[in-house]
Parts: sequence; C-alpha cells; structure tokens
Amino acid sequence: MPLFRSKAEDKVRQAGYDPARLPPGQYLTEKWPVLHAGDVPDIDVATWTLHIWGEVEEEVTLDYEQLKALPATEVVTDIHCVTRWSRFDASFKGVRWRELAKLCRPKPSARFEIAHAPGFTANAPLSAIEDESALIVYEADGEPLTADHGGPVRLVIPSKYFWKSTKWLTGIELSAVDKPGFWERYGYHNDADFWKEQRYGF
Ligand SMILES: Nc1nc2c(c(=O)[nH]1)N[C@H]1C(S)=C(S)[C@@H](COP(=O)(O)O)O[C@H]1N2
Ligand SMILES: [Mo]
Repeated sequence: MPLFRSKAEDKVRQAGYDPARLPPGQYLTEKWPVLHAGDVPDIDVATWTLHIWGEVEEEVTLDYEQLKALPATEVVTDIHCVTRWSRFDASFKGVRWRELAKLCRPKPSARFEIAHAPGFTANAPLSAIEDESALIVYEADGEPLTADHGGPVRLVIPSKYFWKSTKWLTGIELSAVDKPGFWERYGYHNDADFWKEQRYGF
C-alpha cells in the first residue's frame, strides 16, 4: 500500500472511523475547508430566488420562505473535494429535488441538471439530484448555511466530488443535452465519481 494511503488510513482509524469510507487518494480533515473560485457573492435572503427552467412543464421561481415551507430532510453524509480533503458525517438540512420536481414537472426529455450561481455552473445527470442523499441545502451542522459555505442556499450532491455541489445556488436548469460547467470546461472530469478517482479529464 502506498505510504500516503496507509498514513491517511491511520488517521481515519485514529478518528474512530472505518478506513473503507475514505475514497482513493483522499485524506480526512476534521475542519470544514472553504473553497471556491472568485469572491463570496453578497446575497440578500430577502431578495434571493431559486429559478427552475429548461425541460420542465412549469417554470418555477421560489423565494427563501417558499423553499423553507417545503418538506425538509436532514442528511448526514461524507463529502470529498477533488483537492483531496474528505470530511465525514457532515450534516445538511434542506429540500429534496423530488419536492421541486412536483412543482416544475420535468419533461421526459430532461436528462441533465445544470446548477447556476453567480459566475459559476456545474452539471450532472438528473439522476444525481434525484438521489436520496442530494439536497437543496439551507442549514449545515444545525446552523443556517454561512455565506462562506454557499449560503443562503447551496446544492449538495454527495455522490460526486464536491465541486458539483454548487454554492450560492440561484438556478437549476434541466436540459436534454449535457452542458459542461465551470470546472468541467477547465478540464475536471465530467462524471466526478470519487470511488473511481475521476478527478481530471473525461
Ligand atoms: N458557486 C460556486 N460553487 C462552488 C464552487 C465555486 O467556486 N463556486 N466551488 C466548488 C468546490 S471546488 C468545492 S470543493 C465546494 C467547496 O464547498 P465548501 O467551501 O463549503 O467546502 O464548493 C463547490 N461549489
Ligand atoms: Mo473542490
């Protein structure tokens, strides 16, 4: 076993976790790093909206109160950044895609979702946000999501490297065709499966 891996696994064991939870090439961090390109946008909860459009029967715009009025779900999950840090048992509260799908009614042609934020997009198959553990998040670790971590509202897609979890979420576009996002166009792997170490390239 490579030295990096055995040291990383030792740290996981010392923290009381099963090393099998650590994807290849990752190490455990106890803190929650803040990572993004550019500056933290100044978003006012009072005027923030989430717009859902594209391959839908009904275009939907929700404000923060309307989002919070939808059935909420809490998810405890591990998150894995392509820069190699992993954080275990992160807790998120928010709304499952299925609640938003009831409102926008995706067309059968909808196969991809493109999450939009100011100056940022990230794409994934629609199935990635249909996943039980994916959430449109407004609370983390029991507190309202801070601006640093993408507040007021971000996407969390635990099945992919964390760059697909768009912070400062303002829109979800459904598309029949895939549209590579900010990091994907920069050379990051389109699929971003951390078990397969799909970090860069197609
Ligand atoms: N809008 C936006 N969302 C983003 C990013 C970004 O640059 N802009 N960076 C991504 C990357 S690379 C990571 S690892 C996570 C980091 O989330 P965190 O700062 O809450 O740990 O946000 C993702 N979402
Ligand atoms: Mo990342």
